[in-house]
Amino acid sequence: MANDASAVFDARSPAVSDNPLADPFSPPADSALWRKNFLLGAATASYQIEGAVNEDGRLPSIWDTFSATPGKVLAGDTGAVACDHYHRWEADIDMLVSLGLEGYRLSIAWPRVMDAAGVPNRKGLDFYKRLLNRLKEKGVTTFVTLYHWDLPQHLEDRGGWLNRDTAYRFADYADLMSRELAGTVDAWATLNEPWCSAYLGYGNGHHAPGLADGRFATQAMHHLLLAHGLAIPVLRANDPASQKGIVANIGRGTANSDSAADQRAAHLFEVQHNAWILDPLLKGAYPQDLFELWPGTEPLVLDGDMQTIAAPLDFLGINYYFRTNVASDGGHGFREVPLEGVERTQMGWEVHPDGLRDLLTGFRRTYHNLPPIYITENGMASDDKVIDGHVDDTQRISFLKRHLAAVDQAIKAGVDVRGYFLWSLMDNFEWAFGYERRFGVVHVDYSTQKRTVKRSAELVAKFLKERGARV
Ligand code: IFM
Repeated sequence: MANDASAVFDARSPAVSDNPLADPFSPPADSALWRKNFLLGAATASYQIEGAVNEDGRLPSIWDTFSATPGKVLAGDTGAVACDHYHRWEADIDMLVSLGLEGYRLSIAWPRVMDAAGVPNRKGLDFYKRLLNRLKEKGVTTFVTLYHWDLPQHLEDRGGWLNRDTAYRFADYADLMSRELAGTVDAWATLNEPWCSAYLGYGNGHHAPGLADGRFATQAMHHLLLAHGLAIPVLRANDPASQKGIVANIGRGTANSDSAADQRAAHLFEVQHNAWILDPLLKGAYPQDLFELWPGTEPLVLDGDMQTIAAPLDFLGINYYFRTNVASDGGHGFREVPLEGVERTQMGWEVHPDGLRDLLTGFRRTYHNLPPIYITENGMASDDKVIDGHVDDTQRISFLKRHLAAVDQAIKAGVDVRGYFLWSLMDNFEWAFGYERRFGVVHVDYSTQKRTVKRSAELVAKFLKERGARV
């Protein structure tokens, strides 16, 4: 038990499940969470919350096209209205501030701010200016992601991330945004989860644009990372005071047995999920094991690309959700062997906080130039219901406590983690799963757009208030 994050935080005590409000977040006195400079915030993304897809000159994105294609998204849901945040942003910010959240991570919809010829769209830009100015007025630290998957459809029509030119168009977009928004952004993230864009979008087709070919996945990844590397110096030049980084989702893979083949399978799982992104960023090279797993998928890399991709970072954003147990597939790969009797979320994902700690401490050993880390997403989906005006999201409360404890353990082990963002501020459009899966700490009734603060958010607010009152 000594290595189990839950043992430190005692999050599975009966008091938590019996009455979550009676058991506020109370990390141990020596926990890094008490430090006032440990940033606690919440995150969202443009297509998942904004709606207003046809307003003020916004152009279609690949997710408009994909979600309008029958069979691609559960129940045929689309982001056309989502949380109607485009019209309700002021109230949503008031809600964030009233919860005492210190940081807000949002993303910009590229198709809202630029047309196909690269001409800025004033109305779209003004939306983000108003939003970011208000956040600044309220003292909220802002993390802005430039690309959270809503590629303009006109770029996909020219090959999307398979076309090297898209990386240069991204640098132009980063240039425009950092010139327009300089001074209102505390931290810029170029991309959110390039693994999902490349693998789910081009490798297995579960996400937009829905293409499925291993060679496409590695080439799309290369162009995504190149786009990131081209954008970093542009952001530095236009907005020197802000931090610049990227957000990667990471996955824990554990071996189903002690056999060498299963151990190798777990290693390959983590190569595919983590090293595929982190090695080029932090070592300037793709992991060769990746091409053992996917023979013949080496991307076309031009001279100088890897140096561009490995541009120094001010921070690395880490998104963590679950662990996958794997065995050898009998060849060069791995297959999932789901564990029985483990706790899972509405997504079917296994709750495994220790995986977050173990990955963070492992990265510290592997990457000597590991930049400061922000946990830019962590959270879970549950089938939350409003009953008598309240949402008792007991499992989420326990989940968050255990994962925050895991972060604290990683900090104690020497990893420089500076903050944590809940995914998500509010229930929203969960991509291929539509609106059924609820990740928010605030409930959204999509028929009325009424927001109801869940108990998890009340507890985080209570903790932040207590922390703020400490001398
Ligand atoms: O909703 C997504 C988010 O857009 C990216 N990271 C994972 C979340 C949950 O699936």
